[in-house]
Amino acid sequence: MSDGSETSTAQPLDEKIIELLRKAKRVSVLTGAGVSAESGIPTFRGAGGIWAKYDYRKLATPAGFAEDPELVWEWYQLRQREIMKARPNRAHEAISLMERYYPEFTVITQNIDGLHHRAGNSTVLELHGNIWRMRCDRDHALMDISEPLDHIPPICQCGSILRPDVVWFGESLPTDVLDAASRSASECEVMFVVGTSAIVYPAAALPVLTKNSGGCVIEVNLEPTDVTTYADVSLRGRASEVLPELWTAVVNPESFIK
Ligand code: BV8
Repeated sequence: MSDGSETSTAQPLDEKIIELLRKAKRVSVLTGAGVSAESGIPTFRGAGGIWAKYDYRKLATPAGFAEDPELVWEWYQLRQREIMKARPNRAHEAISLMERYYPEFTVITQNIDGLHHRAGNSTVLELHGNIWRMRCDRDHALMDISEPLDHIPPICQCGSILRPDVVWFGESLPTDVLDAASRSASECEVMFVVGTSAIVYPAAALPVLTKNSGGCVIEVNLEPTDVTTYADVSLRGRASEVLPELWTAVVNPESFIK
């Protein structure tokens, strides 16, 4: 398993794949924490990952929040401060360029950092919510925030404690978002799968839906994952290098390397 130290090894893409990418009309991208890694936002698994330092049961489950909402808010505020310092990287920018090229283009992300929106993508399905939104599970109030709160845990006007509007383990994903993501996965001609360990479901089932519907799956990751076992192409390397190189090969034919 690579340690991610190598530079991009974007192998020259098969001409058929390049042609497919040039002619495609419906394209989706599924992203995970790896697409934001080079913006300085830690990933969850692998060396230095979040779950190596923190106990997901205390910080990313309803039971953990019920037990200590202040601890959970402190963790999300720490991540909010990291995200405020972050900028979209060249992988986000390449994905934003794709949206302008393809008639139907959907970003499906597991990330809650909002960097795809900041990179200019407009059709973004946030499977696990957004760190800049909070909600009340009693009266379903929803509130956007633009910076970490002064007082935590925040209290709703109904008196209940407000929570981050994210999906924790054991919680169902928003039905409308998951339905849209499933539809996009089953109808697209190509799905890029970028920077995800493909361990967390139901997100990890989406590329299988593409494959089973006759679509082409192109993985971009530092290391092999379950997606690698069935992807049409699996490119090893940093998303911020591989994706711009790949996109250049698609839009500038002369750059295509045999
Ligand atoms: C659900 C919160 C139905 C938001 C997250 C027992 C009880 C209940 C449920 C389950 C259970 N057992 C299993 C489940 C299902 C569970 C699950 O899948 N568990 C896994 C661990 C087996 N799923 C759920 O609970 C989901 N809900 O199933 O509802 C239900 C309801 C009730 C009861 C049963 C079922 C909810 C899942 C959402 C959990 N929320 N986070 C937040 O705070 O962020 S999960 C967390 O993992 C994040 O959301 C993250 O996005 C997600 C996936 O991780 P990745 O994005 O893939 O990140 P990771 O670090 O793992 O990988 C990064 C990859 O990038 C690596 O491969 C690395 O090599 C690569 N990389 C790194 N740098 C780069 C790079 N690649 C390219 N370039 C680079 N530079």
